[in-house]
Amino acid sequence: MPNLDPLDLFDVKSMLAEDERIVQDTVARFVDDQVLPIIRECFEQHRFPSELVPEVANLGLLGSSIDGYGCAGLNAVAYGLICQELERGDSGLRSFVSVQSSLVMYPIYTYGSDEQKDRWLPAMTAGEAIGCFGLTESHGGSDPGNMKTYAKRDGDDWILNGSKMWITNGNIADVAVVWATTDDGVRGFLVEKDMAGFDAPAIENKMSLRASHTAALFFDNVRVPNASMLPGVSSLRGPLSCLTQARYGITWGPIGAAQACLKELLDYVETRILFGEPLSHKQSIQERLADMARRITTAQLLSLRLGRLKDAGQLEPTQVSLAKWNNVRMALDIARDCRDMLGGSGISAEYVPIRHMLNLESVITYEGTENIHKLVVGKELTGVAAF
Ligand code: TGC
Ligand code: FAD
Repeated sequence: MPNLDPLDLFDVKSMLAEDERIVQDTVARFVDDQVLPIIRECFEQHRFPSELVPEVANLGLLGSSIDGYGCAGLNAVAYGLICQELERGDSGLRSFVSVQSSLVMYPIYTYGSDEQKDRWLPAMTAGEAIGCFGLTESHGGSDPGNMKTYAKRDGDDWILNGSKMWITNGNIADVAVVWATTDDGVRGFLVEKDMAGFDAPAIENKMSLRASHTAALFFDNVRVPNASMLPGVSSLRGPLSCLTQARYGITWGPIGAAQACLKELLDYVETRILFGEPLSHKQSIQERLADMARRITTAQLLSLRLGRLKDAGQLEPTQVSLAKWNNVRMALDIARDCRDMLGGSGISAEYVPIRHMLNLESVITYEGTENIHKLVVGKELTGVAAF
């Protein structure tokens, strides 16, 4: 019998095209060589590894699904594999790429003017300009339709007032895609970091995603030229369509985090001797390991199917919700269970599960909480919106 890969029991890798496998292997090498040696320290120091951005850009990982503007023009499966490998390193690095690619470059590419695309996309794919996405407000991120940030037309400009909360990359961003209500529906604005009245203070003391920047955004009569308003959309569909792109990538990312935890645990249970034999010989330990493999396999197949649907132009947001819910829950449960099987050592950052576990507490909340995604599926099944 051939030896199966414990992290890929159904040999999902063999279902990938050659160019998809090359993308995965390239990003995996980058993570092994450049991310894993520094990421624990970054997490402990509450520091985003900005020194990695030039190489992330050089590898074509920013805006990788976009055609033109210097972007790699990869398919959806390749984008998913990028997310998976990056999150095998750390959710913070995957977050950086998700936000830049799916939440900033995607809306500029999809809803922006030619001038906006020419100005921002080449710089963003080169990592020379950083973006953030401001949708959530402090009074209730799950219900963005209730946003208070408001833009009022004033001649050739808009006057923006309000605030956003929990914004990834907010304090390092050159440009923020800010969603605001207007008399003409929900509009996206490209707010630049040095615009008068705009402030983006970092949120300190996070116990999760510590290798990632998170900020609040404040707008006090910020004057934004009409040329910086995204002309292509004027409803909540704008930001929600960006979320579908990012959530799709997030279905893949946690697979990498779960694989990292299981891999470390498999080594540990082989060498940990308890009651006279390796922990791996205990029946209940094997059941827990088998359950992890089952859940990782299910998540891999779900994301691959989702990717193929996306590449065929047949992806439905409800399918993304089901997979985001399933795959993040899978990874969070696995990280917690690995932490437990490491015993006391499991609370040390010397081992990866506790860092992944803490990160995944954010991943299960952002991009739609687990509750919200269950309710999206519930609405599909019953026709009733129970939000
Ligand atoms: P609803 O009336 O259902 O829809 C309004 C309009 O939007 C369209 N739509 C979507 N389009 C694309 N993709 C989706 N997933 C969509 N969902 C809805 C819809 O067709 C409609 O279009 P139109 O043309 O008819 O106007 O909207 P609702 O207000 O009832 O909302 C439903 C609900 C609860 C699902 C939605 O509000 C929601 O998803 N809430 C969760 C909010 C959320 O996920 N926020 C995330 C913020 S960004 C973030 O977390 C980044 S973390 C980044 C990182 O670090 O990785
Ligand atoms: P709430 O919406 O107040 O939810 C609180 C609780 O109520 C949750 O358990 C939720 O599931 C539950 N709940 C909500 N509605 C219902 C309901 N109808 N029925 C039952 N239960 C319900 N946002 C951005 O815009 N851009 C970013 O870049 C970004 N990055 C983030 C990075 C981090 C590290 C974190 C933690 C968050 C980030 N967010 C970002 C915000 C994120 O999207 C929100 O935190 C999330 O959407 C939830 O909103 P909330 O925190 O206000 O919680």
